[in-house]
Amino acid sequence: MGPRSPVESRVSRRDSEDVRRKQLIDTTILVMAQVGFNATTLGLIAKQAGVSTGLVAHYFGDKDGLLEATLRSLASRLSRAAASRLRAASTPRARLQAVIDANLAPEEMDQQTGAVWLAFWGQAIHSDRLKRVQRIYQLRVLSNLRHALGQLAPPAEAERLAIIIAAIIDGLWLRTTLAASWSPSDAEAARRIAAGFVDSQLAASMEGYAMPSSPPVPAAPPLPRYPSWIGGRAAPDASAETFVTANPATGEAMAAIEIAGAAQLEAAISAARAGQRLWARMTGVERGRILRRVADILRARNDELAELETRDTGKPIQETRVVDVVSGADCLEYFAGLAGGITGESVDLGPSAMGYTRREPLGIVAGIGAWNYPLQIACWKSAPALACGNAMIFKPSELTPLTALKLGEIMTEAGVPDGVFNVLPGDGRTGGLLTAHPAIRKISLTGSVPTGKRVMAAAAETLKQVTLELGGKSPILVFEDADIENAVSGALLGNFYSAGEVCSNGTRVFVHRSIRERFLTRLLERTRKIVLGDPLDPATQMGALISEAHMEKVLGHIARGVAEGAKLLCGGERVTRGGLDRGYFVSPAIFDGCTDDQSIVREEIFGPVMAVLSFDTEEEVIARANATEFGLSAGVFTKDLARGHRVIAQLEAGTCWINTYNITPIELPFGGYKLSGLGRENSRAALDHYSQIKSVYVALTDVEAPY
Ligand code: TXE
Repeated sequence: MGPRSPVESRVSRRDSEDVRRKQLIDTTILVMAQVGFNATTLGLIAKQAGVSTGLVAHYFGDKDGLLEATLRSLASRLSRAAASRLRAASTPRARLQAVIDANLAPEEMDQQTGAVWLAFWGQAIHSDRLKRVQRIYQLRVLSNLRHALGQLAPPAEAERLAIIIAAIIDGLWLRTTLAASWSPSDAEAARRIAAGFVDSQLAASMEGYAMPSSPPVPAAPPLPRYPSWIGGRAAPDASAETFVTANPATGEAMAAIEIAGAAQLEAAISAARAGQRLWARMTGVERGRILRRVADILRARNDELAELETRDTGKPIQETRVVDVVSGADCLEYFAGLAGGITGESVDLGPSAMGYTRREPLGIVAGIGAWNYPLQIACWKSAPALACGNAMIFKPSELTPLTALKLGEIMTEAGVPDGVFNVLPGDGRTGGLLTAHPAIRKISLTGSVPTGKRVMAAAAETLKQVTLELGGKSPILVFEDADIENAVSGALLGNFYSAGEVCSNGTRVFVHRSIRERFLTRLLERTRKIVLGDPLDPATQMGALISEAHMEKVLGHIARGVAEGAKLLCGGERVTRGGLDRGYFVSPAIFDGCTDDQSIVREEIFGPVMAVLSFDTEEEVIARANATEFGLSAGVFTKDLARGHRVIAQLEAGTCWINTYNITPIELPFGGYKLSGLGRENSRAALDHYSQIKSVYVALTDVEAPY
């Protein structure tokens, strides 16, 4: 996966659109509180906001769209408030209180907000779209309660209490909001009643149970357990085997994940079948509208998802905040826009007939993800798949399953019909089940070359289509006329971003002999300044590698490089200072004096290891750059653009850059030549991989038959 998208230039435009959307939503809340649900019209809102009705329609479609967006905005504000209170709470009881306090906060009950919430809840009875938002909101409250209670009471009791406490919160909120004269102290009273009720219930439910008593026994709290996401909801399976996902920066276990087996797959297939029928019957524009909402929610929850991604992958928050979620949202937005334009063509067959083609979905497709860009990969695969009208079953990597599960919730929240996007966590066994299943018509994998070969061979049994995004050992060519500072920037980005765990990285840096010294001097100066540390610290530029096993593999490659005679100029060591000893940190390594036959120059390392090589002529460097079984990417640095194009045209790589490296806008196809893969992700090209063409011949005259 490519690490960066050219986001900066779009940020200001998007910011101003977001501000306008928010203004219109705020106005809707105001108008609804004043005149009620039925009397609220687009015209009234436009008038109040001082804009044209057309502009309101441009942003929200119709009244339903506007109301849904308003309800979502209220619900996500509440969720954010709950999440921030939960983060501040240090004990399970405090977490329970955080949920209560967020839901019964004065700002959720004042007359204006209360009236709007009431109007929505009343209207949800008549509207599937509003009902769906309501359901997601309720599930979120329940899940927060369940999580806190899981550490205070046995599982069955925790479940029972969660349902009761949720009902009490709803009841208290309703009673307080409906009170004839409301004051902020009513909210305070409601919270006191809820807290007293919770304490009495907890005391009763713990009678007879051996829960920790004072002084508290320091026991590790049970890990949250995440099941598959099937048919628009969590699908727990008490008998499922689980694996633990851990934070690579601290070694801390984060969650137990249920491994999806054959039964979950069958459930996902039947949910996908039903969902896909509905989904494919919608127009592309309707599908696009829903996918656009997925993008909006991803953006609204950027920081929270970025933090989760950082904890699960060890990548610095500095990266995940501006790349991982943004790139996923960009992709959804892009394919949302294309969805309405997916058409066939009409073909002139002379006066006696006409022909036309239809571009139809494949049906159920599967995605299998790698661990380096978990959310981005899930979006890159599902956005084009869903735009074309398919249902997707996605299996995240067993090392980083958390954000794909979140994406499942977000898809449902955005209105993607149940069953259209399912997440089945698991390891290679779950991947194998997906690859073998006859109802799945296509498989798209991001992973290693050996897994790619296995997936393709297994897919042959059921003649599935395959898209493979595999590894690489890509070259960066720095010619004598290159801007040295830019070339060094490209080499740094192409080797050390995400601690080098990027498939398109340019790990063979060929530098023209005449500028080698200057290049190396700047490269070393800048590499030594890279800040390695706690990935959650915004100042950190390089985080942890994904796992201990992977760190050992990377360190093994470095040791072999030294043994084979390459000169290690800096880094290449495990870093344990300042509390990093519990994680898997390796300092950025630069090898000089490399030769083409060394293992560090031939094999994909997938860590922060750069090999610098020297060259003399253009012809020579092209031949050496191409002398690899991989062909994912390549970069050329030169001020002579004629040379730039000439050289790029001769490089055997699918994704290339001139005078930069590793920028992967959604609008450009991404994928590899040779062993680096098959098919393309992103751009219009991805639509070809998730659709099939039906040809229709229409006779306009009688049938001529010689019989
Ligand atoms: O990949 P795997 P891993 C490269 C990189 C890295 C190596 C290993 O070189 O060191 O791959 O990473 C699923 N049928 N890349 O271990 O093993 C598996 O569960 C179906 C490059 O993650 O290929 C996971 O979800 N599925 C890459 C996914 O395949 C199977 C980014 C990838 O696992 C399966 C990451 C099977 N038989 C690593 N076996 C890139 N191109 O960006 C495993 N899986």
